[in-house]
Amino acid sequence: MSQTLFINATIATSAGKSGYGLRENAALLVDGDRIDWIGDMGERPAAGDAEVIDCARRLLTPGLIDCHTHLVYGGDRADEFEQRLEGASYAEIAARGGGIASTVKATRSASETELFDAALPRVKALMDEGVTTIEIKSGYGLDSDNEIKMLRVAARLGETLGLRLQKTFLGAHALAPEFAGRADDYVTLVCDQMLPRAQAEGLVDAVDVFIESIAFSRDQGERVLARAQELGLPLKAHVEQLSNLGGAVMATQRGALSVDHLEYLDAADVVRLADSGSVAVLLPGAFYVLRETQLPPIDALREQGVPMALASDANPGSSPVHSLLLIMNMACTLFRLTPAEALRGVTINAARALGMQREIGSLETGKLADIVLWQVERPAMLSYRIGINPCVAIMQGGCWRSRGGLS
Ligand code: DI6
Ligand code: FE
Repeated sequence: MSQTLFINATIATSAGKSGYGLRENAALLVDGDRIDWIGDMGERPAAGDAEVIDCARRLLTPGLIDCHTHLVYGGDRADEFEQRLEGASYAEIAARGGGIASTVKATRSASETELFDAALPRVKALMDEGVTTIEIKSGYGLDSDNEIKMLRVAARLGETLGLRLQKTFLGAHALAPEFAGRADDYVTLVCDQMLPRAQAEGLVDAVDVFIESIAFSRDQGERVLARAQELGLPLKAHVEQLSNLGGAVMATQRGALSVDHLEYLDAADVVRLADSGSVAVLLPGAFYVLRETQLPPIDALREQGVPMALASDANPGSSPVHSLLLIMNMACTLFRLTPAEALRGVTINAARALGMQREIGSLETGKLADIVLWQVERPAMLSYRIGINPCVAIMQGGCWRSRGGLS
């Protein structure tokens, strides 16, 4: 089994309860696909047969994790972007049959190959900036065959690109057009047919729902999550994005891995989240693109010790964003997260939001060796600059995925 010894590194481990988990003048040994040792330069193990990488004080971090995306879809929504600039709101566009519904049409009429080819450059853009794990949701098919088609494309992206890929079933993302006026019947179809079928095909790692005035009620969302629980699947939920329907509290009471968006979450609800173990996934790309002004209750989340993750929410409508570094900057600038919170948000807390924190998300002995070397010496640089990609090399599970920046 091959070994790699990183020396003279500054390491933001994301270990510990808060902060960067910073180690300076440090070394790290990878053995096979795992981290075997991490510590001070003076105490490093002998190199032996290991390949030695001199980091020259540059920064190592865990591989970045994008824990909430909608990267597989047909078409685009540039026209809707123009309509919003002329004054139409996201909810108005949805109400007149645009928005998610227009992407559903384009996704249904695309073949698996077309969806794969369209998603490839989006996924690659994320990967180029050090992303080693991506979650992709279904939710633009809204019938069994088309939801399964989306999840197959997601699986194929992971296999083809050598990524860790989590597939989330989001059949309750919007009401399928055939079910107009019959949302409860659609939810029954999701629970009784779509979800069990997708699970039987091995395509579901978690189940998500969109609880919102333009999507499903809290009770309808709860039916889907209850069914997912019966099937033994982890839960996630899009909640409190445009209004407060009480979805976050319901989902956390059911033990959801994460509750996502949260702009309209009350500070009082945060207290109920605090001991639930659910992660608050913040999506500043959607906040920015929709020119939202209602901020998620960041201070309350911080005070109550709710783990905060960040994700791109990459989707054709509310967040056509394919850069986690930009998301980190937005989280600091728009939400006032610290750069350390931003880095934890795309590493250890994103791992938690996927239920993968025992394997990835921090650089600690025994974890998988998903490691990024950056052309910076201080971790705040990752959140601070916009439009420069300082990624030098990426190791995924102990193998180099890209090392073009290493001489
Ligand atoms: N909230 C979002 O931000 C995305 N889905 C959701 O439930 C938007 C999806 C879209 O506009 O296509
Ligand atoms: Fe989303």
